[in-house]
Amino acid sequence: VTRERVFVALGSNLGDRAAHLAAAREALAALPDTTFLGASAVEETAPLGPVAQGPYLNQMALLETDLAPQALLDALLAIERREGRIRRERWGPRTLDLDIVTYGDRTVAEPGLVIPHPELGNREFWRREMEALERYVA
Ligand code: PH2
Ligand code: MG
Ligand code: MG
Repeated sequence: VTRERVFVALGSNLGDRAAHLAAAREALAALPDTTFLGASAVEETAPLGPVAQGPYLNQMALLETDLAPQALLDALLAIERREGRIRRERWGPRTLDLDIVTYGDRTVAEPGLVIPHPELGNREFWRREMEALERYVA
């Protein structure tokens, strides 16, 4: 398997938001066959989308991994569940959201997994965080 660089977006707008992001960073760093290369600053952002909800803390992480996209997604969903994520409505409030934004330069289009993330073009803060991380990580 080839080691690929993967940007993973972290988001939280329920409960102790900073603690959920911190737990997520630790869990990402502990993933098998994966190196945690770094993370952007945490920023507070106004909620996007149709659901009225509280503000988010968002952050971007950069990993290098041998996990295939679907295996990585499964691991991210398990971390979300460990942080108490309950899926009620699409785009609703959540303790922790972990999204694969890009996976090397691969494209994936499967039920439940689209890479690059379809929201990348709409989220200026994601692109800014990714640029900051790329400058910072060798
Ligand atoms: N994620 C959503 C919906 N709305 N708004 C902000 N500010 N940040 C998010 O990460 C976010 C959102 C669905 O995943
Ligand atoms: Mg999301
Ligand atoms: Mg998600």
